[in-house]
Amino acid sequence: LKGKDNMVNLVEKQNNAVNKSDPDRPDQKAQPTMKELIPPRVEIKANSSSVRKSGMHKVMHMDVTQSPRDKGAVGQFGLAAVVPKDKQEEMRGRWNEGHFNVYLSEQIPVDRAIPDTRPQMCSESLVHDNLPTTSVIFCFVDEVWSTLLRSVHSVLNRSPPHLLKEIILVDDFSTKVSQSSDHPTEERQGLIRARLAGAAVAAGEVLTFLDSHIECNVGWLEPLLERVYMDRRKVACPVIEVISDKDMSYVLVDNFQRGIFKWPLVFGWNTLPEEVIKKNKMKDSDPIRCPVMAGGLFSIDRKYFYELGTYDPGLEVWGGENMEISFKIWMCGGEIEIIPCSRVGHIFRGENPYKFPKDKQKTVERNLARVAEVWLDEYKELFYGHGYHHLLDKNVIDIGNLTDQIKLREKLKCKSFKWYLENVYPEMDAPLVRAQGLVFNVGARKCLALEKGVLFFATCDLTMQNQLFNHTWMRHLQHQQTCIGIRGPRERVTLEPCDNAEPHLRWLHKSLILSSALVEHLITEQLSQRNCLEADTLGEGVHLNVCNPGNPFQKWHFTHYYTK
Ligand code: UD2
Ligand code: MN
Repeated sequence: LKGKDNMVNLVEKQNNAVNKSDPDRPDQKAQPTMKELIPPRVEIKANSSSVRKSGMHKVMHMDVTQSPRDKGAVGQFGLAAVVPKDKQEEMRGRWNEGHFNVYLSEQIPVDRAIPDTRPQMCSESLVHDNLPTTSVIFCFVDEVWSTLLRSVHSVLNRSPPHLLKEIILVDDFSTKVSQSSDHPTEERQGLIRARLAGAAVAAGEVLTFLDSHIECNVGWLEPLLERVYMDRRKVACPVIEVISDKDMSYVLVDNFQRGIFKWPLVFGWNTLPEEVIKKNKMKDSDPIRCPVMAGGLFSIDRKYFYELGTYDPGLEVWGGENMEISFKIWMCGGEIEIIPCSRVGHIFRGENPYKFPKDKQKTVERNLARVAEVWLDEYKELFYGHGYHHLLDKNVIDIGNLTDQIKLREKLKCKSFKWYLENVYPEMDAPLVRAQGLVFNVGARKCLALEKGVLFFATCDLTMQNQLFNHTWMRHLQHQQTCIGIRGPRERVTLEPCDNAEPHLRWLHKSLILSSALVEHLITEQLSQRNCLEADTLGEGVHLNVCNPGNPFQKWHFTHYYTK
C-alpha cells in the first residue's frame, strides 16, 4: 500500500503486505492513523432477530486468509521467512526497534495465513448462538507498526463480525510519531493503567485483552466467549503459541500447558500432571484450569472485571499484574482457564523494546511486593525469603498505599492464600519453614534449648518443647515468637521478638564448603564480614565467631529439612 486512499479497503481484505518497504516513498512517517485504517463496523447486535436466541452451532471458521492470493509471499502460511544475504545488515540494524526481526515483519503480509493448530475436534465443537460481544483491547508503546497491523488484521479476519463490538487501541504515550490511536494516554501509564483506560471506554459485554504483537488463529474467539457465557466468573485465556522472533514462523506449542508460578512469584509454564489428565479423562481440547495466567491474552466479562476491582492501579509499567489478577480471580470466586481450541501466536522478545521510566528491576519488585502484601497472607514470607529480603529493610522501597486493595479483598470476601494453594495449585511447594525440630550442634553433641530468656544446651530430646526451633523463609532462627539475633558493636547474641524488617535477626543456613550439600553453618547476614553462630566449647551457651568450615562447634543440624 502506498497511500491513504487504499487503506480503507483493509477490512474488505483486498490488500496485503501493507508495509512492504518502498524506497520511492519520500516520507515513511506519513502513515495513516488507526482511525483511518479501520472504518466503522456495521453493528450486528447479538440478540437482534437475525441471530437465533438459543441453540448452538459449530465454531465458525471465519478465516478469509486461508487461501491467500499471494501464496508465495514471504512468511506466508506461517512459514519461516529468510532474510536475503544483502539484507542481513539492514535486518541487524533494525532488530532493536522491536527486539525481534522487524525487517522480516515488514516483508510479511499483514494478513498472512497461519496453520490451523487447533486439536482436531475443535472445528467440530459447538458454541452457543447468542454469545456475548467483545471489545478487543490492545495497548502498546512504540510497537512496530507492521506487527501492530498484523495483530489488528488477525482479529478482523478471524473473528465473527457480530461478536466483535470494537477494537480499542490504547497508545501508551509512544514516542514514535506515527502511532496516534483513538485513545492515546496523556503520559506514560504502563500497561496496567493503559489497559484500564481501554476498559473504561469499552462497550462490549466481554473485554478481550491482547498484546500488540500477536496473530489470532482460526476460530480463536468463540471458544473464549463460550466459557465466559457459560459462567461469567470464568476468565478464558487462549493457548499462547510462538511467533519466532528470528524468522517469524508460527510455532505450535505442546498440549496440556498451564501457567504457574515459582517463588518468588516468577511466572512459568508447566505440563498438567499426568494423574490430573488421567483422572479427569482429559482430551487435548478440554479447558485447562490455570493457577496463574501469563497476563497478556484473556477474555473476561466486563462487569465482572469491575466487580473484581480490575487491576490494582498502583502497579506500574509492566510485571506482576498477571499474578495480581490471577490470585484475585481464584481467591474471590472466579476461575482461570486455558482454552485449547483458542490459539493466538505471540512474539516473545528477549528484551522490552521500550524504556522503563524507572529501573526495570525495581519496578517489577515493587509491583510484586504490592501483590505479596495484599494477597499472600503468611506466605508472603516465602516471596521475601526467596530473594526479596531487601524489600523489607527499612527505607529501601516505597511500595505505596495498599489500603484500597486490602479493603477490596475484604469486601469481596476472598478466600485465603492457603486455600488457593490447596485447591488451585496443590502441586506448589510452599512449606512456611525450611527446617524444623531439634538443633543439634556437632561439636557440643547436644541440642540448643531456650527457656526463660536464656539459650543453653541440653541432651537432645524431641519431646522437650524448649528444644524445638524453626528456620523460616525469613531466615529466622526461631523458637515460638522469639528470634535469635545479634546486636551491638560487640556482636552479642540476643533474643528478640521476631520482626521481618530486621536484618540482624536473619541467619543463612548452609555449608560453607558445598553450599548445596550438607546444611551446616548458621551465618549472620548482618555483618560485612560473615560471622557464624558457634557453641561455647564448654557447651553452656552460644556466641558469634569468624566462620571456619573446619570448626565442629559451628556445625548445626535440624531434625527435618523441607528444602535445602
Ligand atoms: C507478559 C505478557 C504481558 C504482560 C507482562 C507482564 C503475554 C503474552 N504477555 O509479557 O501482556 O502481562 O507479561 O506485565 O502474556 N505496554 C504498554 N505500556 C508499557 C509497557 C508495555 O502499553 O509501559 C504494552 C506493550 O506494547 C505490549 C503489552 O503492553 O503490547 C505487553 O507488554 P510486553 O509485550 O512487553 O510484555 P511480555 O509479552 O513480555
Ligand atoms: Mn508481549
